[in-house]
Amino acid sequence: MNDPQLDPVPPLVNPHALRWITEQVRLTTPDRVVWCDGSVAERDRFQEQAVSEGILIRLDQEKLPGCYLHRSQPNDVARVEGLTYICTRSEEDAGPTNNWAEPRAMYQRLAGLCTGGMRGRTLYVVPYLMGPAGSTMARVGIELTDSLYVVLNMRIMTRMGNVAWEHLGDRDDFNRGLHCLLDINPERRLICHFPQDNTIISVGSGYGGNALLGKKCLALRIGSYLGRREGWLAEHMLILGVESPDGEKTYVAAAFPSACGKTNFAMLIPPARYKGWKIWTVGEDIAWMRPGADGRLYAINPEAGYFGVAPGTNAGTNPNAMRTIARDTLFTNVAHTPENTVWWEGHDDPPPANCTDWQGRPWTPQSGEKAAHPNSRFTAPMTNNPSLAPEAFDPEGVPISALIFGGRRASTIPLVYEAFNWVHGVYVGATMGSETTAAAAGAVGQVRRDPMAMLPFCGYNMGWYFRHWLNLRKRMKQPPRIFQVNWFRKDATGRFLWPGFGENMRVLKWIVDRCHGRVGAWETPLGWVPRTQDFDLDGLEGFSGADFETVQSINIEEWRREVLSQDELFMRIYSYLPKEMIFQRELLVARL
Ligand code: GTP
Ligand code: SPV
Ligand code: MN
Repeated sequence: MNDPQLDPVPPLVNPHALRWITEQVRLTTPDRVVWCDGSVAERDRFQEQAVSEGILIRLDQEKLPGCYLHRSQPNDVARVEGLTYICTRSEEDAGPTNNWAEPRAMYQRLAGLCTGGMRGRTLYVVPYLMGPAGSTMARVGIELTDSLYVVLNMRIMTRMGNVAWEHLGDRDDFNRGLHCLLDINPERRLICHFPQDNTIISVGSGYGGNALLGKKCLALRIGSYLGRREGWLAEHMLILGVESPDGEKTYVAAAFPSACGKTNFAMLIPPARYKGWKIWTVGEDIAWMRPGADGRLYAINPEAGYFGVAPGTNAGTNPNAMRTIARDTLFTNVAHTPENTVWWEGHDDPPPANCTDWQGRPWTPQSGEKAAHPNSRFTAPMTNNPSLAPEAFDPEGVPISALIFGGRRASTIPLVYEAFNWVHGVYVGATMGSETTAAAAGAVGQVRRDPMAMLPFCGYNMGWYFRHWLNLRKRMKQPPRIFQVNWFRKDATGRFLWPGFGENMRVLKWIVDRCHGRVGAWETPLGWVPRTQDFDLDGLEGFSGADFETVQSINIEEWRREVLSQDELFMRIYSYLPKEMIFQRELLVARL
């Protein structure tokens, strides 16, 4: 085209992409346009530049090779659900659980905000592929951003560069993502999705889920919309493989809400007594799943990196994560030590006598505040993970034997139970509650309904989403079994009843054995539960059969309250709720 700012245009850019990019450049009027190729040389250049611009701090390159620290604006450290919109022609398409805006009006408002929004700045063109190269499930996105931090994160989190242009070919079905930092002001912050146009416009935030458009915006909100139209699922799920000593591999996918344990579970190292057992990580945040020709459900991980919670990560809880983030990692909003390394609450190292906190202020253990933000994060390439499954690169994905739903619940929900069947399992997922965490702005620790861990991420009407789940059953000869877990049940003194982390292998073992029909269970009002003799407690110090009964206990009074609290969500979406969900509720009440 004749816009001098864009030249030279890389040869693989197709006319559809060039037309849209040209329009956005004319709207935002950056001083420069940089076409990103995703190469190592380019990354090194960008890192250098980011350090000189004060966007990144280079950490001790001997202790932490390739690692950098970034500090966000203190007002920009989490997802903002209140400022996240689904913009569809009809409000019904977005449904009662999403913020809705009329697309024309929202496009206009955003154009107002973005006009000249990159003046004096650089616009980076980031072509990226979500999913393994060559996968028919993979999708192309193009993110135009004026944040170098976003570019460097996208390079880790996605497959960036020519692989995307090649996958796209001459088609125009790429996701159009425009991201402008503006003045990083909550007053001018909007995360807007236009599923009918495969378009995302995000302004005013540089934080992960708001700004790395391939992740929550494309892979979940737009993805779930496309999935309903095309017959697949985009889910907030980890994917892992369990390998037994004789080489049997079983894959499961698990949906836990934000900051509720997906990364940890996906990278689990089995306790010592599980000799010969191995957990392989396929994905740790997002799964795209579709029924395969053989009638099983197949899953791919659309991402290439991990954007994980730092606090609580240490060699005891998640040794694989510690190895993963020992190099090539971007740390965001953690504490900075005088040794030019990083620290967070729950790190292996004791609290430093003094350091710089996530806001860049001097900190000592006496400060009485957290040194790292509770939602501080690491961004690391999945290839650093010692337990990375080779299948993470398989274009076909892996066949899923079990789907697991897990919330963060101090009471009521047992450690594990199995749903009676698919419809009941969908009900269990649909009614899941969880305590809110620091991953989203707002109050922390309040139980809210978070169906399938997708409340903030379902890009269309939640009632139709449940219907889509129910319908999928007809396309699977061998549907996965469905389970619920809860690592976070507490005793009266507020202590976790279950040791969690690596010991979650014991729960996983029961789930895998159920999938293969080789372990017993006991029928309860909730579903099938392991009897003490079905569940491996050997070598679990300080945890008795009586403790197991406590963590598995079903309190009928608590469950009556639970059903009433589930009704809150059901009432909100009542006119769209599949009748099967009402029947399941009635059956549960009757069983209780
Ligand atoms: P997102 O990236 O926000 O989607 O979160 P996630 O689901 O991947 O959560 P993650 O694995 O990062 O865990 C979040 C927090 O939960 C961390 O502070 C962990 O230390 C803690 N956690 C994870 N697994 C367990 C567990 O089994 N027991 C307990 N008590 N805490 C856990
Ligand atoms: C989550 O909040 O579920 C995350 C982090 O995985 S973010 O990418 O910011 O959404
Ligand atoms: Mn997540």
